[in-house]
Amino acid sequence: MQTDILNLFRRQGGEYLSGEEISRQLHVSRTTIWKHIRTLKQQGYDIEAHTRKGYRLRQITDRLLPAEIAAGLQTRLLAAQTERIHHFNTVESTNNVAKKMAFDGCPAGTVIVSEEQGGGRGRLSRGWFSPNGKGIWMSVILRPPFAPMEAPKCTLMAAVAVCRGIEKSVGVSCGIKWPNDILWQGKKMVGILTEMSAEMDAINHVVIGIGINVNIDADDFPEEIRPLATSLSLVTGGQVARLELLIAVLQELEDLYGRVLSDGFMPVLDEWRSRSATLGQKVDVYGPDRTFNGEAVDIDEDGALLVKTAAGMIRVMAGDVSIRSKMLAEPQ
Ligand code: BT5
Repeated sequence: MQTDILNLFRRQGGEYLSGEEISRQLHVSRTTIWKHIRTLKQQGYDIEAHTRKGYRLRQITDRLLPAEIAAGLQTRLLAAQTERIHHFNTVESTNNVAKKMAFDGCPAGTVIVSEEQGGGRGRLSRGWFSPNGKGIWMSVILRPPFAPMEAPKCTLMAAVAVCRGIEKSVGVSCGIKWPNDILWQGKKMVGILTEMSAEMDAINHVVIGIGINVNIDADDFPEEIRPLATSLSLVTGGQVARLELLIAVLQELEDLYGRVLSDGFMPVLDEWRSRSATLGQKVDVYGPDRTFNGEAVDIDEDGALLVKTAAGMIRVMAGDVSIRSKMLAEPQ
């Protein structure tokens, strides 16, 4: 019902719509309309009520509200219905919420989005800075029919989808740093955290957590990450519409996931390679059990990074990589 009311408002383009007209079109009483409008206002919609003229939506909010997201999408799986999108003003971590919902049996394609995270997480217990209303902090739940060892490919798929979404919606071209960072001129714009629950031979669910720095000023970043981080507003020099960007990213993710299910991972891997900021670079690799350097030459079909070293080719399944170049003298 709330989506229907919002759609009527949108069609009205900021002009007033009487309560009588809304109740006529939606076949419900004016009291019901009034109750839904009160809920919409509580959700953050800027709706003005006038005793004679009725109601009007003053402006579309910049909050990432489910009805707004669903209205912009043409998806069959991801966030395909408003009920599949869960919006919060603040949570500890959208990945934590998503994992709980996934364990409780929510459908694949469920999306959790929060305006702010109090304890946003990176990999290996690292933190993720997620200030209120200034980024996209979201998690997507999938139940892919892959073997558990193939789950890391979800990170690669998400990275390609986010790059495409940013390019289409904001016109900024980013590079992907293996395994999970999206960079702009060497600085981190996006982080991705994929977590999985699996049996020996089947995945129960995968949670893909995506954090995009959208409208964060340089001074907003904590000092320790300021030299290493950037945001879309810093790159473009203006405020970026979060809602459109979120919609673009989800649409690209749905399209890519559909492609993976029908054609396998090869097309994603090819696009990942062409967007890579890592391949062809001299790198320092900080693996779980050792540190070494070499040249990043490729990724294989499992998403592992192939590094050419003095001791031969090394296949890196997990770890951090820092790119050695004049611009990027420090590990990142
Ligand atoms: C990541 O980890 O890059 C994964 C980040 C995933 C965040 C999303 S937001 C929605 C979902 N819910 C969550 O709780 N998480 C996911 P990693 O590669 O370990 O990088 C973490 C490091 O990046 C930190 O140690 C900082 O140095 C740096 N960092 C933290 N916040 C940042 C930010 N907003 N922008 C750029 N760098 C940041």
